[in-house]
Amino acid sequence: YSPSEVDVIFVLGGPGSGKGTQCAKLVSQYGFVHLSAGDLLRAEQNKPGSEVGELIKNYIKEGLIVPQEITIGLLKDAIVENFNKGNKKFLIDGFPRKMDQAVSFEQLIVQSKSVLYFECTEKIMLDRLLERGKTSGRIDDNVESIKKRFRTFTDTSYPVIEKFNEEGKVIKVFCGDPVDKVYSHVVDELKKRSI
Ligand code: UP5
Ligand code: MG
Repeated sequence: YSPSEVDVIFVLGGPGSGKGTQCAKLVSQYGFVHLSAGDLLRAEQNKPGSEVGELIKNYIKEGLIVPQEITIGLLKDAIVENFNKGNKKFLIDGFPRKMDQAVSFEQLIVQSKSVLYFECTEKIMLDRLLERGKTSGRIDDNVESIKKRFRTFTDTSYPVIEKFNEEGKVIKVFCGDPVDKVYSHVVDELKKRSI
């Protein structure tokens, strides 16, 4: 594994802002590897015999941030595994969401190139998540958990985006429009930066 050969874009935004949806489109057009920290945590939670499964479940249900050692370990394994297969461009979705994670990841794994930040109102995100909750089976797609997720985003995760903004890395995109319109803004912004 060689960090200098790896490109990482962090994809951030509140719960239901459309991170996963937009990443899927970027994967098909640009060939990024999409790693969702939330998906990796849910997969670990469901692994039979996982020592941290129960802990992850409780954190997710409460909308709290799982201790960084666990998440960074899962991300590092996934990055190295893909790197060994020749994949070197990554979208890291929903991570980092706390300052300590941002610092550790960039020290231990690789510096991010840029940060795609999706912003819209909580009302829009709430409606999307409640709609998805009818079929998603996600233990955090209910009003009580969603409120806690919003709170954690505002108090703990947004300051990380501000830090990246001070470093000039943030590409902010309004995500309240239909999927394809949001995506065309994403593509325009990436082109502007020759990504
Ligand atoms: N949808 C999407 N875009 C739309 C659009 N433009 N117009 C209309 N509808 C749109 O989209 C959500 C829903 O909206 C979908 O039904 C979609 O069709 C529709 P999605 O693309 O899934 O949004 P996303 O931003 O990915 O929402 P998600 O719920 O995944 O965001 P979260 O950040 O809340 O969830 P995540 O999986 O990243 O994390 C879950 C939990 O894991 C966290 O709360 C935390 O407890 C834990 N976690 C950590 O502890 N550490 C980490 O590093 C990461 C996660
Ligand atoms: Mg997601």
